[in-house]
Amino acid sequence: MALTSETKLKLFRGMLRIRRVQERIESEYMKDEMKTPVHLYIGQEAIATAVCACLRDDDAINSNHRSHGHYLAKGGDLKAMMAELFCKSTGCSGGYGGSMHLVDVAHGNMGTSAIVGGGIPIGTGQGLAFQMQRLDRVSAVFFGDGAADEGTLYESVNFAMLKKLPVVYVLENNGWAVCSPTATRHCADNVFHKGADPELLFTAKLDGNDPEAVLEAAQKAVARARAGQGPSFIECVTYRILGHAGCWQQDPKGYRDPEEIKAWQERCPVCAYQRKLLAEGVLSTEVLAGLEADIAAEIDAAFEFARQSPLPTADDLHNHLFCE
Ligand SMILES: Cc1ncc(C[n+]2csc(CCOP(=O)(O)OP(=O)(O)O)c2C)c(N)n1
Repeated sequence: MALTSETKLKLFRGMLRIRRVQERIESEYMKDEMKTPVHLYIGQEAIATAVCACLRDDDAINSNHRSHGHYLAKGGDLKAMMAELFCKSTGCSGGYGGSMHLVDVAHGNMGTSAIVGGGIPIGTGQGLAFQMQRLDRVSAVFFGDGAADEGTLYESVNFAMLKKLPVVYVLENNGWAVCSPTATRHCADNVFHKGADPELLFTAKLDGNDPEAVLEAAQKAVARARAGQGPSFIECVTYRILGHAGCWQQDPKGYRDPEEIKAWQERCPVCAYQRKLLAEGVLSTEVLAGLEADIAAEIDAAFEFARQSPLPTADDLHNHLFCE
């Protein structure tokens, strides 16, 4: 079905907002005010934006260490995210977590974890809980190609197929797990693309830099999950344009071919979608300028809020501890 201009603009705005937030974090990171490692999502914006566009507030997501895009796309508050990166008490995790532990239960973001692959069984359990409560809610799980190396993915997908769970597995294959390329770790296409019975598992492998392609597959997967027809596995092929963690200067040089980075920069999902929408007449330069100004103002306000917010107190150290 053809997308409306409104849907296209919504996708574009979501992607642009995530990109500009990431760029501001990157440019300010060396000031050392953000006392947290950061794993930037630049280059992957189309995936979180398009998948979350198919979800309701009461649907759940689980994500990983590279979670800023998922958090924002699922409706997370930018001020609370920036305060978390500044480790302030007003942060979305009260300043206890930092960038890798964003959470926003009100919008169904059940949490993010630094344990690679850790969100996959948790998101699967979330799907089981929705099914047992007879709710038509969906659990989407975002993870990288490194996490797809972990055995927990295969256990989880098997269980979800067995129980027909409402889970959408979203593999963001960005080419690298730290300094290790996907091609040296995966023998071929992911096994789920080969021979999985489509009745039990809907699978798709697509261009993760194309928000409309991601949206189309995600809509199908979410509708299937909501109808009680079981899980889906969507592999989005994309690229991590910046380094694994931190800002550009902190990425060790030499492990990636600069030509590879350049080729993917030229395929930037935000620029490509902007060009497409301008050419289609869906976006105008005036509307674009307005979007940029609104987003810049929102980011300024969020950084200001984070800087002005109080640090947790010494007494807060005793909260959230488990002891027998
Ligand atoms: C269980 C576990 N093993 C190893 C690590 C160290 N580690 C952190 S991120 C990462 C790479 C993850 O790659 P991928 O899943 O492809 O996500 P990406 O960083 O590319 O987004 C590794 C190995 C970890 N945090 N947890």
